[in-house]
Amino acid sequence: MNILDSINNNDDLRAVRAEDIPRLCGEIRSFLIDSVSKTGGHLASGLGAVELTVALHRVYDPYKDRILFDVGHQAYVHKLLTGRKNRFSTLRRFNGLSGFPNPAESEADPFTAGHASDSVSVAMGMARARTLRGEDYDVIAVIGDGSMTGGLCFEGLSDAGESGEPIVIILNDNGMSINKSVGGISQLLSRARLRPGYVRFKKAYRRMMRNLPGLYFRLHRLKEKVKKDLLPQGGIFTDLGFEYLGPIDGHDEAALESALRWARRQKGPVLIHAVTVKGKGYAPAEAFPELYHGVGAFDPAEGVSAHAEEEDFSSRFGRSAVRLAEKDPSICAVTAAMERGTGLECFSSRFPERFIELGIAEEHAAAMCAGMARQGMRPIFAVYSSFLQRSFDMLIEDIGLTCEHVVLAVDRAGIVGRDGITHQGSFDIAYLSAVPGMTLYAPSSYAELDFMLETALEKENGPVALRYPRGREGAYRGCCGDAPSTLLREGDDVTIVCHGITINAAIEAAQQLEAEGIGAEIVKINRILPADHTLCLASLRKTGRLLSVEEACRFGSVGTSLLSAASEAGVPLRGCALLDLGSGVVRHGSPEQLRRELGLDAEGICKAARGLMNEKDPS
Ligand SMILES: Cc1ncc(C[n+]2csc(CCOP(=O)(O)OP(=O)(O)O)c2C)c(N)n1
Repeated sequence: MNILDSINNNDDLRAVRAEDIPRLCGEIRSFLIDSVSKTGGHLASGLGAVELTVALHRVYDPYKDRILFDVGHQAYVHKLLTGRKNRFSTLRRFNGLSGFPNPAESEADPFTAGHASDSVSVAMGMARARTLRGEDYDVIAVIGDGSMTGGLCFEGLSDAGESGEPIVIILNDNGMSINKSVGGISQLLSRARLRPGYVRFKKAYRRMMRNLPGLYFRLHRLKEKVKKDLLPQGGIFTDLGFEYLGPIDGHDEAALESALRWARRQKGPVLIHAVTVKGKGYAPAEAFPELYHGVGAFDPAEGVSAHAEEEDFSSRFGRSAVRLAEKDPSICAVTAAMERGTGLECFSSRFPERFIELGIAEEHAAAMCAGMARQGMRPIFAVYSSFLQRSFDMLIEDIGLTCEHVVLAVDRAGIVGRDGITHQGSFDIAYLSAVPGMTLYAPSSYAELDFMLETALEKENGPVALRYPRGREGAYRGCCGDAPSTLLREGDDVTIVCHGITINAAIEAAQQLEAEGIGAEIVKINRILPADHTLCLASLRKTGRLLSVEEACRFGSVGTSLLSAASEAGVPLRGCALLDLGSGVVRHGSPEQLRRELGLDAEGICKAARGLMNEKDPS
């Protein structure tokens, strides 16, 4: 009988005999590999956190205690053990399980996660609330070494260490972010993991303790002292005010349980350093953890293909940046732990000295680019739209107000799909609009991406951003040159205003509308900021009907700014429909489903146009 199938709640899990735990962990791994190979999702991180999650669930009560998984991409095992096993085939699908912790999905998910490095701060907030309200539960944050490179985490650690609040931080250290972890913190952790003197001492210590289990924790302080002498650099957590335990083997479930039980008895902040292997238990993922961080559907017997996939906006951006950097030695590419995702692998291998990977440090990246630009370099910060939100203050203060020539390659702008609400690129137009002096381009094709990147680097001055979507270009392959907007199609009845990838649906809709006798004029916005409404207003004077189509939240959208421009210019409108991402909160599902749901596909545009034609003329 499969042990995993017999587990319906935490009591069942606790009832599993200690000697059966390795078998259970094996079953969990098989389930994950089988299930994620069908649905796609995050795989390697979850495989590395199996024993850790089982131990957490055997020691704590996930419904009463608050277990926070940083980012949350490694929380599939937690979902599995909290009653969601039967829904795994719906993972990341429309109306299915979310790929990240989500309180709307289960009471065992204490907080919405998705972005890195915030778990310690959120945990501290929960611990403080518990103390102030006189309540009784434990608060635990599980954070990877990659996420620990984020500055926010250190603000949390600094507070937690000094606060004296009972709180447990588990550092799940696999030496990997999506790629290899970088930076001084990562160096420090790998020294702690590998220092031979310490490893020799630990082995001897373990052998001794096997025969004297009761002494283990009493001797902990002595061990800490020996460790401090051997590892003077490992004391950062102790110096910050934590009781520190580690490094311990993060695949030894029994050792993890003992450590957690010890941690639970402490009266202040504790940090447990667990060393794990990313992709543990699935050989291809252990060998190439970066390939198995996030996967599409694949055959587990074959593994994921390492071959380059078909070109998309990200890879085209990377190639375009390389081409420009060949001619201009001042061009540098900067990433915050997203080398692969932003298509910069070709840049890093062609120009290793001009490729800068900073770890999950978007704030630092933006300010650092400002410094580089001021001193004569041309940095491109390639970053996902939703992660750039972290850098908002630096965008205004260090780049905008000082007018630094920093180029932002804003990838995953608009609907990203299956990663859901924390990852949709909804807000970039809104927040970039607030940055003084910002120029914002919206390429609709690879040719435009090439042209606009070159313009941004070689012709512009001051802050420039390009927003482009996840995925591939559509039927539109043109290039509109340096015009701020272009009249792509003429019509008398309705003005469709769009930018970026939405042009494809707009063209399809216009063709369909023509067959119905509705003349749709299409104005494609190539440069969103600074706005130039001339062409749109001329079109609106003719048609009197505005239909904007955008993958962006309503606030700050082109549609709203056009409405106020029309009103200021005294252009009378007979009707208007703004199709966009509304509040910006868009759930998970395939991009096609989400576009259909939000009315952003050709069908939705036609429907809105027909609606406008049926509205009565107020005059
Ligand atoms: C603010 C932010 N930037 C980037 C990411 C993308 N991202 C998701 S997981 C991850 C790596 C996390 O590494 P680590 O915390 O060590 O976890 P592991 O996957 O190694 O278990 C990154 C960079 C993110 N989720 N949030």
